[in-house]
Order: sequence, then structure tokens, then C-alpha cells
Amino acid sequence: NSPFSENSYYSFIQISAWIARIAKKNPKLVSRIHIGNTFENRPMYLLKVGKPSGLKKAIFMDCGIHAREWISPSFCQWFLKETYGKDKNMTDILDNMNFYVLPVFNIDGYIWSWTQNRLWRKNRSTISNSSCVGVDLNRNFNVAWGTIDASKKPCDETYCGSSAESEPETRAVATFIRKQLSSIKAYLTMHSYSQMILFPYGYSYEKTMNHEELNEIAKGAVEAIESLYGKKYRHGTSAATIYPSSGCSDDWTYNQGIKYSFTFELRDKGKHGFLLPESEIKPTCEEIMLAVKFIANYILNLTD
Ligand code: 0X9
Ligand code: ZN
Repeated sequence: NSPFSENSYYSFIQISAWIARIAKKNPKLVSRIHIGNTFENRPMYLLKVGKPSGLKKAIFMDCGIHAREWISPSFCQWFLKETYGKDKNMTDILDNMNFYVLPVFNIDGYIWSWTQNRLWRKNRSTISNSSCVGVDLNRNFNVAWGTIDASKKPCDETYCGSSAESEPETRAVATFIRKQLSSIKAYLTMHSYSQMILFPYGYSYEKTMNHEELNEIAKGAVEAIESLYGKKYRHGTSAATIYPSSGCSDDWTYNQGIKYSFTFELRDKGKHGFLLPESEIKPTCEEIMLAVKFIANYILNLTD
């Protein structure tokens, strides 16, 4: 009953209509939460999914922090469409925990990528004393801000902004997460491309306190992915597996105390890159769904 089509990418107008509709049609399961506005003043809505009940664990998941990574918002839509009542395991998960899903983190950038420049990455904020536009929202979090693989030059793709959390989109997400820290047990952020599941740290080669545990979870998640269509995903720390970088959302959530923080890099490995054909939306979402469920079940079974 949702208009989401697994065979096409959705424009932001389509996505926002879908967000309103899915909340309206499933009031017992889905609610829409306004967390802030973008630089261009568009409202940012989060979808809270789960059966209402007292104390529940939660998983926060965002899609589309980078504008051109279109498969990422497709996954958030898929996740909601597939969610409740379709299979027993997902029903169990949602009876016992909530998901906070941000379908498009970087709305202004996503629209720019649809209308002006398909390969746009950053948001669309204007910068004083520069004619260049946009901050890399995944360099704008308050964690080792402005150090490794982050540029102070507004024209660069990894421009980290004038200060940590300078961007309204970053502030909206960080503020929401700070308020919900007691319930949020895991943080998942969806990117493309390169087929990886990454965990902290990205800003340092040091290992986290629960490195072995994170590695085991990521390993289980990539095995679940591979079991479906045989696609190989790598796993490991961001710094060692993709490249070191600072100001990223997953490292920030980790340091806030969310000990299960993961960055997903979806298909493919570079053949099409950001321009992943629409025929790959469905299989990508199906395989990633298995990984998300694997992590959700792990979180559900944690006793603390
Ligand atoms: O560079 C990024 O922001 C991510 N890769 S992407 O190609 N989608 O831009 C990787 C971020 C990994 N996480 C950390 N370094 N903490
Ligand atoms: Zn990305």
C-alpha cells in the first residue's frame, strides 16, 4: 500500500509524499517526527517505527547524507515498506524495539543531485566569502572535527564547515540523538558505493573497546548479505578498510555512547558507482535488509 517502487529511484517530492502517507496509513506503527529544517528551510522528518509500549530499545538509521548516493534513500524506503507483518522475525523485532528512520538526511543536496548535478555530494549551504556551496555533512560532526580527510576549503568535496555542527541538518540529527541516548542502542548510516560494513574508528587507527564484538557483528552481517546473491562485502574499521576521515556521524554516535555504530557502503564496487542502475535497487535492498535484521536481532538479544 505504499507507492514506493522497487524498480525506480524516487525524487524528493515522491519521497516526502510517501513519508506523509505511510505515517497516515499506519498510525499504530509509524509516526512522523519533525527534527529540524534544512539550510533551504525544508522540514526534516524522521519516521519512528514500532509498536508503542513502555521502555524499548531503539535503532537509529539514516539514509542519504550524501546527495548522489541514491541507492541509500531507496533502502530506507524499502525498509519501511518491508517492515511490519510481512515476516515473523521483523514483526518480533518491531514488537520489541523501535526504529528511527531518517529517509533523506541531506534533502537540499538530494534535490540538487536530481535537478542540477547528478554527482553532487554536499548539502547546499552558502558560505561567506566564497562562491562555492555546500558542506560535507559527514565531516561536520563534532568528533576530531577538521582534522583528517576533511578540508577547510569551501570548494572541496570534503569541506567540513565553519565549525562542528555548523550545518542545520547535522544539528537536527545530533540534537535528536542526544535527547534519545538512553534508548538508542545502535546507529546505522547508509552510503554507497564499495560494498562494505564499517565500524569505528574512522578518525584514528586505534581499536575501540569492543572492537572484537563489532568485528563479529559486521562479519555476521556480511555473511548474511552474501548468502542471498553471493555479493561480497568487506568489513572492518573505517580507518583501515575504506580510509581515515574525521567528523563522521558513526564515530560521533560511538563516542556519545552508542557502542553499535555502523556505516554501510552499498552496491556496487565501481562498475556503475553512484549511478547504480535501477535494476539493482531490489537485490541491493534485499541483501542489505538481511544485514540490518542480523544487527537488530543482535541488539534485541543483548541483556543490558
Ligand atoms: O567518506 C565518507 O564519508 C564515507 N564514504 S563515501 O564514499 N560514501 O563518502 C565513509 C565514512 C566512513 N566512516 C568514518 N570514516 N567514520
Ligand atoms: Zn557517502
